[in-house]
Amino acid sequence: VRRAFRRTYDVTDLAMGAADVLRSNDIGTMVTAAPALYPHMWSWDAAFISIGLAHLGVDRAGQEIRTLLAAQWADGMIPHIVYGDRGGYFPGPGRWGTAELSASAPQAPLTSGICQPPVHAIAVGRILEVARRGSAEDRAAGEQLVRDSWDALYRWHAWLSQYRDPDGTGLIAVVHGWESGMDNSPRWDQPYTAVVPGPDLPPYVRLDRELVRDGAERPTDLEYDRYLWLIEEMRRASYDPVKVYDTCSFLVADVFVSAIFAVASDVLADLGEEFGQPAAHVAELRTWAARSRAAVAASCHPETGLARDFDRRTGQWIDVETLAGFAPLICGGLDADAERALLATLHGPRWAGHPELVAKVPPTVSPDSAGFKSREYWRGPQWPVVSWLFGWAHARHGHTAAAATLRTETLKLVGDGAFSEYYEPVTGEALGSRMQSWTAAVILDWCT
Ligand code: 2M8
Repeated sequence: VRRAFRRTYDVTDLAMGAADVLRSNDIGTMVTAAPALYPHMWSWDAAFISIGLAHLGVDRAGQEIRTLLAAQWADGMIPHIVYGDRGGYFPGPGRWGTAELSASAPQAPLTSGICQPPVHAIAVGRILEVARRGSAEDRAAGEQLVRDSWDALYRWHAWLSQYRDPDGTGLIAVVHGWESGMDNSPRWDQPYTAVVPGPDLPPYVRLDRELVRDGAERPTDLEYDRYLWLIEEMRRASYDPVKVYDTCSFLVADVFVSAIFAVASDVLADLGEEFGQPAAHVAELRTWAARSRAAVAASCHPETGLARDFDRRTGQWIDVETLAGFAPLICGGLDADAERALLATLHGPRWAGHPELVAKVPPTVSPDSAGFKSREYWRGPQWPVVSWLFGWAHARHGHTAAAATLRTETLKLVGDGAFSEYYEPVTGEALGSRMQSWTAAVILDWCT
């Protein structure tokens, strides 16, 4: 029996609720990704969070970006977790051991040893837009942020290009499912079969199990063993990016990360031109953007039109249908007919327009797909932050009506004011962490 879903929302109330979440998760030096489940700074969360913060104060938004960039490794990598001084999360800094093992890693703050999707230039660009709608001080703070962060962001993109696409294919590789941000997506099931935890995997205790009561909303223990085993492999390579690329048992060219890299490189190049940054660096960013955009388009399956990841260890395309297949809508690069067709698929009856869904928001896996699990993390639920990213990209590529629909439908989904990490698509139930900062941040951006 379908539960009637009639969630009404008030934009002003939602904005106020979202601002409260960001303020209450602010521990001074950083806004934690979530109050209990994620009590530290995550790289791509921080970028989205800073967009929300811009509506509360451009200076505070800039501080969040600066805190993240202060943890950038000497070689250019922006780490996926910057640890605050609270514990409460596993794996913590001791498990990674980056400060002891890698000469590139900072001694303070302590960080993890992998990265996450490069959405940061998108965030800085959006903060500047918000700043320019505000006072003279806001405007100045926004412009100063661009000047202060541009070179660090350029070095971050250069790191991805050099170490994660050493052959210049345009597809950026990830060495851990966590780097994709979509940790347990069915995209990674096949490559993870090659990750075989050894008997010397040090014992560990998961903390997430105690915080999310329904275990079905989180990855399985087998998945966790593999996540932790990859850390052991990287420790053995001392986090040297060349050694990691050559030896890690998980190496997949990630089409969604590549699309984000392409469009973020263009945003960064635009900012670089406007703010008088070195022409040679701007030109490199344009080259990377064009190359990755073309590679994302070329990855599309000839029949479904969906973009695909490529397993670099086996040399195989990964033919698994997930939301990441819509990567070309993030970066552009398809011809007009193909782009229209892909947009229609995303908003059509197999995806966001699926008749069973309570809100026309894309699920992470289609309910019609064999791999769909309605409550299980990145295997089906709707993630407001991902919808915001598609909405932002739709607006950038001129799909104004589709962008507006994503906004109103997502607001309907989150109308309960829980600001959950993800939502059950058929019932609209809030899942995972409540008061998740990036959910609040994108809602605040949409409501202001
Ligand atoms: C989730 O990932 C972390 C590991 O990085 C976890 O499950 O413990 C993912 O949703 C990731 O994309 C996100 O950045 C992070 C914090 O919100 O949580």
